[in-house]
Amino acid sequence: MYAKAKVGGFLHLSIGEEATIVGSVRALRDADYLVSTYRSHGHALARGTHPDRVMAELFGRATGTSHGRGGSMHMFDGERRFMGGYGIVGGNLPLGAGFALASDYLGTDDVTLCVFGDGATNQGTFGETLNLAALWKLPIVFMVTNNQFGMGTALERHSAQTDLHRRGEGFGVPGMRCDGMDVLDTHAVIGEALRRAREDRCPVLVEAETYRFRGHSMADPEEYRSKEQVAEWRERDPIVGWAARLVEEDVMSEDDVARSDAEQVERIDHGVTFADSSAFPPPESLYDHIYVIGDQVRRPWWSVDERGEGVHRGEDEKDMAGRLGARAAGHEEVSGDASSAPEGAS
Ligand SMILES: Cc1ncc(C[n+]2csc(CCOP(=O)(O)OP(=O)(O)O)c2C)c(N)n1
Repeated sequence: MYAKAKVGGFLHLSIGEEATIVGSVRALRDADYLVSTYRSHGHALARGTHPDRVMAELFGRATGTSHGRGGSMHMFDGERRFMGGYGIVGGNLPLGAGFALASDYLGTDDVTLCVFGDGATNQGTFGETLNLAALWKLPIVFMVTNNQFGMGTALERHSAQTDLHRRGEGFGVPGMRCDGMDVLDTHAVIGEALRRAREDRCPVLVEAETYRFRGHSMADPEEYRSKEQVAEWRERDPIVGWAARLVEEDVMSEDDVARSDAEQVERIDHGVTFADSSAFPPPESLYDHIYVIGDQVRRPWWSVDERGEGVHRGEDEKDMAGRLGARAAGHEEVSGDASSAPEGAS
């Protein structure tokens, strides 16, 4: 659907990370909070958001989880306490601490699960948030989805300490590690981390070791890793491995597995039909659901299409760029009132 231009913007797939997502999210109670990253459609599905609504959000339609305004990076389901996907790497850590602080303040025993990538552990927000979470004894589990790469940069090229579960030690945050390719191990370790956070009132850092089978996003030529490495990890495909185990332990037959697989494909096809037949948000709803209270902020200049008299800031900026360009080329001296230069024009 992305290749058919049905999905706009970027799209970050989670193929290969299914056990990490399902094992961790299914260890949560309904009242617990979950916050994730731009790789978030899997988290919404595991939390119980209807697949039709997830697909509709990917398609940017009004029936999507964020009314089509978020797209693939911004799934959201407040009802299920899935507090969203976020595009800023490391940006969801302070938000997660905020949810945990709210739970603590209200005296509930709800825990927050805050999910982010290995690359995010090098952001300042990681240290800042772990420090405060430990100091304030917040009920939060930080889960690093270590899929071995931050975009095209391998773990050992971006971190001196590659045992990421140890990265909280200096802040007083205990660490645990799970096999992110094994849904049961992930579920058990995250379950224990959630218990500690809930009962002992302390943050815990869990590292889930996994791998993304596809590129960073759909627009990734994958020049930073070998086909052999991908093939090696694919041998541990968490879905295939889980099915094999269920058959081996007589929980399901081969036929049950095939039937279940067909049912899921049908479910996805239904989502595609639903999304494709849903409307885009109407243009007149452009100002709905935006973070503005009453008339505190008037229609901003960058979204106004009906121009009044006089110079507009956008035009001024455009004009300025041309004049600065000409000066750089040595053709013309910029003259006139310097105070008319827009902020940040340098
Ligand atoms: C603050 C910030 N810097 C840079 C980017 C660009 N960027 C998008 S994804 C990404 C890599 C993050 O890797 P990781 O945290 O390991 O998550 P993964 O993509 O592996 O799930 C970068 C650098 C961004 N979105 N936000």
